[in-house]
Amino acid sequence: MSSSSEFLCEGLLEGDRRSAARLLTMVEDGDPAAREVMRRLYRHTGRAHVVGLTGSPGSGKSTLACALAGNIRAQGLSVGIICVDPSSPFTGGALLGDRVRMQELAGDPGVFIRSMGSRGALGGLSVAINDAINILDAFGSDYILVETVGAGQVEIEVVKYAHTCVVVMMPGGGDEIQAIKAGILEIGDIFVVNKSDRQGAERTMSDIEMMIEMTPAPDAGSWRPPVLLTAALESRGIEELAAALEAHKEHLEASGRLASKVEERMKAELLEILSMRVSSAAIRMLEDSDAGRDLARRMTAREIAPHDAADEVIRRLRC
Ligand SMILES: Nc1nc2c(ncn2[C@@H]2O[C@H](COP(=O)(O)OP(=O)(O)O)[C@@H](O)[C@H]2O)c(=O)[nH]1
Ligand SMILES: [Mg+2]
Repeated sequence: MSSSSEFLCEGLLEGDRRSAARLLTMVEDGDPAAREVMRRLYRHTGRAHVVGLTGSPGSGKSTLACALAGNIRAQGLSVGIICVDPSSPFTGGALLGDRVRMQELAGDPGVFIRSMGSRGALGGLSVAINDAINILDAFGSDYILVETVGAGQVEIEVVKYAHTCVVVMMPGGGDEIQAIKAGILEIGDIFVVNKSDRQGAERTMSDIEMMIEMTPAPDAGSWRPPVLLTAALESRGIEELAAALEAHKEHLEASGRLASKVEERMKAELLEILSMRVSSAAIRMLEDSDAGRDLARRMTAREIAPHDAADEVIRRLRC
């Protein structure tokens, strides 16, 4: 291991924020040295409770994450926040509003906030997010909040494999209800109707409750997702949300569901790494090697069918 990577690892494990920040940049940039670092850090991971926060843009996820972080800190625990926004082309930072709000927390040594865009992480955003979670875990965060826009596949995957998935909605949104129908209902462990200072919050809450009622529970002892009202700007309902997180955590532990959930998460993480590595190795081979060019030529001449060409590529892959 190179001495600078080793130095960064040591720093991270001792709680040095700059080391954490530099390691996060490495995974985000897809720096090959990151693999070595992750190997070394890995045995120091597995302690944090990972909470996914998802929902449509503007529903108040960032505001809620900040309010929740305040509550977690008041319990004497530390918290890492990862904001994922793959669509925005910002350069290494969150949207301005998020940044201002998060600045209030940023001075606290028990809080670590990081925004991640799609920059650098070519097709490998999920891998970068998982690495970032592991880094903040090794850093010693008790809770890790991962905020994602609940739209694309990557984002859904991330929250699906969090220990607890919180779906954030707003009052009155017909779109919100559509989103629930489109698959978010299955992944939510806790539903939050934020902006409850606005009209229609109770109505939205009972709509969601009704949909949960209609979904048959897998078995008698399974978790029933609560639907909570919050007004994140005024920090209302945050204690109830923190209590629901704790209750879900206890449920996972007591029911034995935690172990299987973690295993699912490990498999998903491995699959993300494999897909990224296999596809980039295949692309390299097709674009930059004689063998790749030869295969294309043989396909064009109808000497080899696409599926057989794929077999040949797989046989030759060096990932
Ligand atoms: N009225 C009201 N506005 C809120 C509340 N929470 C957040 N907001 C506002 O909603 C906007 C979007 O919030 P933000 O946290 O950035 O949403 P995100 O896109 O889901 O992260 C911001 O202008 C917030 O100030 C709330 O509880 N009530
Ligand atoms: Mg946000």
